[in-house]
Amino acid sequence: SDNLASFHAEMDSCQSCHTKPLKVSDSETHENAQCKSCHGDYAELANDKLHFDPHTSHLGDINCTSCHSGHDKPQLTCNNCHNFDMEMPFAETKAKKKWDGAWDQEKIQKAIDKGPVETVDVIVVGAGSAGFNAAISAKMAGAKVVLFEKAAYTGGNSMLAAGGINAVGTPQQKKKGIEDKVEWYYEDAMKGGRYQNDPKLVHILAEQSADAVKWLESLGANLNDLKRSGGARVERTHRPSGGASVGPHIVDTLRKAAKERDVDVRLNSRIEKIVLNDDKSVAGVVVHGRHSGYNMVAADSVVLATGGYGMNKEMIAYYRPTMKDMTSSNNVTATGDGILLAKEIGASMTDIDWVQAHPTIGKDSRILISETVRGVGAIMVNTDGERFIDELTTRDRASDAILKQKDQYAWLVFDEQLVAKKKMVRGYDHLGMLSKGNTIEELAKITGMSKLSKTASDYNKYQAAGKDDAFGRDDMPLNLTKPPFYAVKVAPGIHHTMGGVAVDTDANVLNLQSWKMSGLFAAGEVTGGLHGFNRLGGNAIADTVVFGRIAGENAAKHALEK
Ligand code: FAD
Ligand code: MEZ
Repeated sequence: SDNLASFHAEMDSCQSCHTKPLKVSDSETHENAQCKSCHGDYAELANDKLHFDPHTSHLGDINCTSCHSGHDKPQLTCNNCHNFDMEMPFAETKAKKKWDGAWDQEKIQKAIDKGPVETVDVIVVGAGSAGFNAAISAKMAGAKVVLFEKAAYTGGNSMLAAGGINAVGTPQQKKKGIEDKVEWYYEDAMKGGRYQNDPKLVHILAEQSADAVKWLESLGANLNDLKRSGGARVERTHRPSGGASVGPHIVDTLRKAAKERDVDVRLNSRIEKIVLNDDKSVAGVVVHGRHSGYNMVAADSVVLATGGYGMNKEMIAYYRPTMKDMTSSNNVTATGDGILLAKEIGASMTDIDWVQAHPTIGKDSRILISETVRGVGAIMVNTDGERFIDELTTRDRASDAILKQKDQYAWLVFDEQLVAKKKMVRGYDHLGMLSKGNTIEELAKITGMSKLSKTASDYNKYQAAGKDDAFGRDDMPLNLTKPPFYAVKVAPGIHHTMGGVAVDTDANVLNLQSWKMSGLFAAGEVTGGLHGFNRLGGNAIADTVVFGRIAGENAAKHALEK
């Protein structure tokens, strides 16, 4: 046997993986259950011979078949972002042509001509946080819902979210004695966005942010830890206790909540067309299934929750040519499909050319070093070891400042106190990204930062006095005194696409005349307007929950009232 499928067929026929009559489900649900029924769960597969265990990855409940493709060459999904050198069974299998290459207009048209094979009330496109929130909300409002996801796993960019979700007026803030106001949240977001945001959308985000956290908690999330993100005047970024990454936790919570509520989630299903009726209202979509080809599914409401375009090189080169050679922190799923689908049927776009560079992506990698590492206490220095900006400024300013330094990269420097407070830093260590010294002098020597010792000693004085004489940083929770000391090399990279589909406050997509397109809704990173020219850390996940829910509820209402 030269591939996984023939190996199983020889062993126990095709039915060891597939059902009879031989049929592959689009989500490969049956096939994945079969893998686990013989091989056990991921925990049972943990292998201490491996330095990195792919079966306990932060991707959460990824499917077996996302990596071990039966008839095709296996692919280590982790290597979409990492460079793990890992042997996989049947690695010599010949690779087949990618199923999800260019959109085939002829097949799309044939599916439309054939007519719908299925009818539901609400179709949600994209299973990241916005999509899950929309689908669960629509289902809870009584609609028949299907959530289509093009990838072999759910989560999109959402499951990579690191720092947290912003909210004002939560019990968490109250417990910590943090005074905050809806108006302050609003003002911070507007200022961060260079006042180019849609004020009506920002008001809704601020007003409903606490409720978004409460809703996630009601679904089982833990968001008890609080930190400050760049551009925020107080601590309002919520994340799991111990400072674990927020994205995998939220997506896992949403996956379970969707399952408990019988939301129909279908993987390997790419939407390639939004179909309109003659009166321009939504008629449904054409879905291209990995195993089922092209079909039209009818629905009165469609919610676009396809995320941004941070991994679409052509779109970046077109809209933001200056960033075309930059690395990206994004998941490979962030291909801008929703923008293309909506544009094609006459939707209007807002701020489409605004792309955010995150200042601290691991240099020469795609791994984000969370902004909250600075929020918890790290300092940022140049290659000589000198600070050059208030570490808590907004991302656009921090990125610009790094690009003005020699060699266009910087170091984040922190000590053991920070590691104890921030679980995710252990992950960076695990990935071999940290330089370590038992003294600041040793760290300076290893990294070549000749002025680091003086910088650390000055910073410790500012921290003790509670006043940063050098750059006016107004929150310095930690000093640099507890060995070992750490440094990680960082450089700016594409992180968020602020622009996208134009929407109103009810998540209706707007056409070129700014009229709502009947039955078409959008939420999350696919939309534009909320964040203006620069998004603040923690506001995207808040966006996906607040507007995901609004989109889902309104999509259900529209379909059920029709
Ligand atoms: P996504 O989560 O990207 O989901 C979109 C989904 O749609 C994907 O699964 C995709 O495969 C699917 N899809 C796309 N096209 C199609 C199609 N044609 N058919 C079917 N499915 C399709 N924000 C914060 O607020 N706090 C943070 O701490 C934070 N950290 C971040 C860290 C990283 C590394 C990154 C990359 C982003 C971070 N962000 C953070 C930003 C935030 O995660 C995203 O903006 C947000 O999660 C986007 O959610 P979404 O649901 O709109 O899209
Ligand atoms: O909102 C974000 O993108 C964010 C908080 C990222 C991070 O640095 O953790």
